[in-house]
Amino acid sequence: MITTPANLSKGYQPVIVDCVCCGRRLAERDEYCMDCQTPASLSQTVSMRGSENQFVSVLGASNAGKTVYLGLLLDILSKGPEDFRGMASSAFSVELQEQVVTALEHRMFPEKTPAEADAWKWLHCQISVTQKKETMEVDLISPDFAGEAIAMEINQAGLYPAIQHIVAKSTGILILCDSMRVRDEGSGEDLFAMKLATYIAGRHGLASDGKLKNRHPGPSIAIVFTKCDGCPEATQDPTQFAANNTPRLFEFCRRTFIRHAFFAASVAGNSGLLADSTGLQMRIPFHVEPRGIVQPLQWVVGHNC
Ligand SMILES: Nc1nc2c(ncn2[C@@H]2O[C@H](COP(=O)(O)OP(=O)(O)O)[C@@H](O)[C@H]2O)c(=O)[nH]1
Ligand SMILES: [Mg+2]
Ligand SMILES: [Zn+2]
Repeated sequence: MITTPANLSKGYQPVIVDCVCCGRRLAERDEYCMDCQTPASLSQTVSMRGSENQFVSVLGASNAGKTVYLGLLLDILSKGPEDFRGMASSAFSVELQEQVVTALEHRMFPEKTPAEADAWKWLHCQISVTQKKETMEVDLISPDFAGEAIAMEINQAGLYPAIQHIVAKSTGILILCDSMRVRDEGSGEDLFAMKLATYIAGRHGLASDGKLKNRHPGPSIAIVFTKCDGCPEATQDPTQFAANNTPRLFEFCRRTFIRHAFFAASVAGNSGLLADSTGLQMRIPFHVEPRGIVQPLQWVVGHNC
């Protein structure tokens, strides 16, 4: 609960909490952490629950499909099977879920994520994971970063402290890559993904010398090829697709991350280009048919699937 004069007079004690992401002590009036822009309400919710929390961040170039993926992930988790079900637990998450689902229902993709930190939507979802008859609650926290901010941050670390803190804090990281761009547009996507992977390795102090034995494991890295409705070869064998089309990233991951895996995902069963009266082209989903959305997350949190 956020303390206000009204509820203080009702006898509530002020709750002093540390930022769930970077550990900074939050002042009572802070709406966001001054260091990393994590919403204070999120830190309060997590600290009140006191359960295990896992940061999972979702990174990728602009237009890789991050916003659509995160919004639909929330929606699928809310309707998921009992052994892996999640509920959006902040206003930001509900808004993200609503924005994506409503757009897709109207056969549109949601608008682009703005590059200013205070406008990022933070996904916070409490997932209950049941394994071997034991249920564990995991707080899943991931902001929907703008691709441009990620690109600037990996070129010059420190420009967006939020990204730095969250990547360092994340035990699982999803790198989203547009499968059609990977297949059709040469090395650009491969190089960007590799820069991202290098940045992640740097934040976790991991060398890429291929010496993986007896080393701290670092984060689990799921490389997710998005939009695979337009790229069946990525769906058939994501690992082989990565080896063929993103050879630099593939080799870097092999030498750096003990735990990494490749996945393919899509939200649209089919999509097409529509031109308006001015000739401006827009991609629209003909129908929503999510594939491979929860699997990378299940793998990252160690759920057997
Ligand atoms: N065909 C297809 N296109 C998609 C899919 N997901 C996203 N897109 C397209 O990619 C664009 C960018 O998606 P968005 O989630 O906003 O990317 P972000 O910039 O990484 O957040 C959308 O406007 C769609 O045109 C998908 O599953 N299939
Ligand atoms: Mg976005
Ligand atoms: Zn912080």
